Amino acid sequence: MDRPTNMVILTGAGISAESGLRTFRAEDGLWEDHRVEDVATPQAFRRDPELVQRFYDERRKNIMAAEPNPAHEALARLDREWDGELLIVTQNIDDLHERAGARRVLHMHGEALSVWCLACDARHRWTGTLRDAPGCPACGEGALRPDIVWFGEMPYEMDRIFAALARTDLFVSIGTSGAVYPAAGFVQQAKSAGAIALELNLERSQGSAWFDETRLGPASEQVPAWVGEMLR
Ligand code: BV8
Repeated sequence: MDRPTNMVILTGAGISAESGLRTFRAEDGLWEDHRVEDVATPQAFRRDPELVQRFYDERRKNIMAAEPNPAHEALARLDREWDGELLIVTQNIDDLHERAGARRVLHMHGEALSVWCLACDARHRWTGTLRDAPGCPACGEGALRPDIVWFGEMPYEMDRIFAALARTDLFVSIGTSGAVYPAAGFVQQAKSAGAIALELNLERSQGSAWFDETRLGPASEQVPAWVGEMLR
């Protein structure tokens, strides 16, 4: 494979597992003690906003207590030193990529440390809780919801993602089960644009057959090794 110029890196919950943040589908996964439709859908929020706010208040607290791991640090180094196009598209709502120093990061499913006012449409950085319906810093209304893309809602910046996939030479998927769309379909788009596809994961993902190469193992080992190869 001659040296790629442009790359898109898709990350999922698996890259933050070694930072102590639970994944979704592991036996001790997030969805274990919550049905997805009870906490991550607009219908759930209308039905029981207090339950949904408590669920994300808990996630926000855990995320602030977590630290980036060697996989986040290696991607931050690659972002700093890669002179070609590079975009880290993350499905994660944590800020560990940025805390490791990465800059070319896009949160397609939103961010836990951001809230969205349904009254005035403003967005605010947020490190507190929402369960007691605090007022919006801009309009004062108690209409704040987590700035997160729930099931049935359109992910953020899809045009920017599709444009990057159409231009990429290398598509790398890290720590994702490939169970949720449209993210799970990105490998096909990259392949149809002529890119090489590499998967770094603990186990084969649902879309594994689409990848030219799969390397199995913990992200904290696989990602620094791969980045070392890219920057050699
Ligand atoms: C939409 C934010 C339409 C919330 C999330 C096509 C076919 C079938 C269904 C659909 C389809 N198109 C759309 C759908 C419906 C749905 C969907 O895909 N359903 C699934 C369940 C079948 N998709 C949607 O609803 C999407 N929206 O389609 O809108 C639309 C169109 C027009 C106009 C309006 C609307 C929106 C989906 C986004 C939902 N929000 N997150 C929150 O975080 O609480 S999704 C959430 O789940 C994550 O963000 C992520 O995307 C997904 C979890 O997946 P992973 O991150 O991969 O985590 P998982 O635990 O599954 O796997 C972890 C992996 O890591 C494992 O493979 C494991 O082996 C590995 N691992 C573990 N430890 C390590 C490791 N790897 C390396 N090292 C380790 N140490």
